[in-house]
Amino acid sequence: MSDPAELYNAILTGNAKKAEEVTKAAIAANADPGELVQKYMIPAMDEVGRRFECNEYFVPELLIAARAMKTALELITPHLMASGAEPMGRVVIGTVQGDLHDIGKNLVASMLEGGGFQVVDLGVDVPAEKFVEAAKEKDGTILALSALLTTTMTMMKNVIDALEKAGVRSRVKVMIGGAPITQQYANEIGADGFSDNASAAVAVARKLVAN
Ligand code: B12
Repeated sequence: MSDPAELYNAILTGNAKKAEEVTKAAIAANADPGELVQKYMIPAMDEVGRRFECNEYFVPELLIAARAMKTALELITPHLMASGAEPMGRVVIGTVQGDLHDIGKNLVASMLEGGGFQVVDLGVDVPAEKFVEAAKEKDGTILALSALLTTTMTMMKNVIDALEKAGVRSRVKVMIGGAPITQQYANEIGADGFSDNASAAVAVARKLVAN
């Protein structure tokens, strides 16, 4: 029988097949799904991020690690819900209009899901109106916007302006991130939260829900 600790290595090395196998075995053995996420999966992605920052990992490694993480998360998410835990909150995430980068956005979405949030992923190249529609659907939603290009980060301000124009700005929280984004930029455009990495994004989202 496989050891749940193998899940850490499966994600770290981007072995989606192994991640699937270990996760299925752990679920069959009634392992605590929250513990699998907290003890093995999030630390594995943290280590992936660390290796990326030290130039030990590059984009291909990130992609395959994210895929392994997603494979395991898809199997675990229904059990996280079944364990009675109410979702921490609802996050609608997307990469802003004109921008096709989604690796960071997907990592943030996976981490938020692992952190107990219900995540709706609008994908890439998302126009401001789509975020406005999502804001109208449920009060208290967190809109999570990602941008990787200096030319598209200005779209984040467009989203906030569109929310204001539609009269729904106060009904949602807006958090932003992506390589060119800074806390200063978040302050400038009136975003409620910012993080420069996927693990901290979960802490930011929790704080936004608590407020
Ligand atoms: C991979 C990549 C691509 C891939 C994207 C594949 C994909 N499916 O995403 C492809 C090849 C398609 C691509 C295309 C282009 N790219 Co590109 N790309 C990159 C590259 C190498 C890596 C980006 C990445 O995935 N990083 C890894 C992830 C994990 O990091 P991240 O996205 O920053 O996300 C983390 C945080 O920022 C944060 N985060 C991210 N989103 C969010 C959201 C929230 C809410 C929060 C809280 C946090 C958060 O958490 C994440 C995880 O820790 C970067 C260079 C770089 N080093 O960043 C260039 C880069 C972003 N690209 C660049 C450019 C110019 C382009 C193109 C215009 C190239 C071209 N001439 O066609 C096109 C644009 C296409 C488009 N319209 O979007 C430039 C941007 C320059 C600028 N200043 O604007 C960069 C910086 C390269 C460079 N040095 O020139 N690219």
